[in-house]
Amino acid sequence: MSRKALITGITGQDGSYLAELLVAKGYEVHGLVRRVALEDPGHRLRRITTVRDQIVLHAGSLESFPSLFQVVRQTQPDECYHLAAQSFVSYSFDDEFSTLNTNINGTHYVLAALTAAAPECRFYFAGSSEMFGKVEETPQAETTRFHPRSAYGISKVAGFDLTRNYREAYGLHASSGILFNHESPRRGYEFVTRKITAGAAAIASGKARELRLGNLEARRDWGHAPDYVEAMWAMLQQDTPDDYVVATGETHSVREFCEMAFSLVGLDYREHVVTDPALYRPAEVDMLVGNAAKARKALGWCSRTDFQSLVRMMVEADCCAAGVEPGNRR
Ligand code: NDP
Ligand code: GDR
Repeated sequence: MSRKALITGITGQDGSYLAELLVAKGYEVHGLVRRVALEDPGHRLRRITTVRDQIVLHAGSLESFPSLFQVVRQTQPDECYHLAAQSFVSYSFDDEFSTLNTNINGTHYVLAALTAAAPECRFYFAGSSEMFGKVEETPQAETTRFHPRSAYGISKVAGFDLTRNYREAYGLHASSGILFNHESPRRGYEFVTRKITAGAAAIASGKARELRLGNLEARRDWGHAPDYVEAMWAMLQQDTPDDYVVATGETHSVREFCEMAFSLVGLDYREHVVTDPALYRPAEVDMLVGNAAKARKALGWCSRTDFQSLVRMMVEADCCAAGVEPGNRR
């Protein structure tokens, strides 16, 4: 009998790649989606079109314990990947309250529903390098102290602590991935990488003239999302639940990302990128770079996609969508 997986956040970047991975591995895949997604599938289910006919979707929301309990009770999953969250750090400054409510209570509800209705299920929590925030050492590892700098980061620290506590108090097989930034052509347009690659393609095709960005000096450890969902799966295949940093170990600035993306479409970013102070965050995370040695040793995981290949792949996808050849300026 095939194993059953429940993915919350299946319509997001990571959820879509994870659903494809698990379907390819022969899992029976169930996904939690908001009711509006079922009403507007063309737009809201666009990332999961390749597997739409091979998965089962259930309406539910992170705000509603009964909806989560019902889905867990019905599906009886062997593995649950809890990816759903308000994931945009910038927005968490505009609405701290809803970010904390959705991310902390949502995680708590999923953990409580599993403990009550499917206690043998293995659980994955989508932790984040934003938990390190104002970093206390470099590179950051599982032992580095957390110092979150946003409501988003705080909500992920709370989710991480809840996950660990359900492991210790109730014996749930619960693991957290502390994932550093990972990107792809499916990344949301609000995140800086996709904003840059889509912006460069729009400028190259003559549809836009400038791209407004915030802090160009922030540094991130950017990997490729399909590589990262493999680490999530590997964590739940371990006999003992644990927490793992997942990262490339390399860091680059937003400025370097711009430079490379624009050069791939034959443009000089300095002629098009405008720095807008309104896009700076009230508290910034200046520099992140992860040490994934534990994941490498225990899970056999390593990042397979380098920075240049990642930027190229995203630029090519956005150029293709904008009807422009990479390297050709219109
Ligand atoms: P996305 O923003 O692409 O996807 C978020 C998902 O959560 C969407 O499916 C969204 O559904 C769902 N969601 C949001 N709010 C609710 C809600 N109230 N009820 C039900 N579903 C909801 O995120 P990613 O795929 O990039 O990230 C996946 C997870 O990993 C997130 O928890 C994120 O915080 C975390 N993470 C991501 C990293 C990255 O670099 N990508 C790094 C570290 C952690 P809808 O489509 O309806 O909006
Ligand atoms: P991040 O990703 O906050 O790291 O969270 P984002 O791409 O939003 O920002 C990265 C860095 O770029 C700077 N920046 C800008 N960011 C955005 N979005 N828009 C801009 O115009 C802009 N200009 C500069 C930011 O200040 C920041 O320093 C992502 C999310 O996926 C989280 O869910 C996840 O937990 C972390 O990565 C790890």
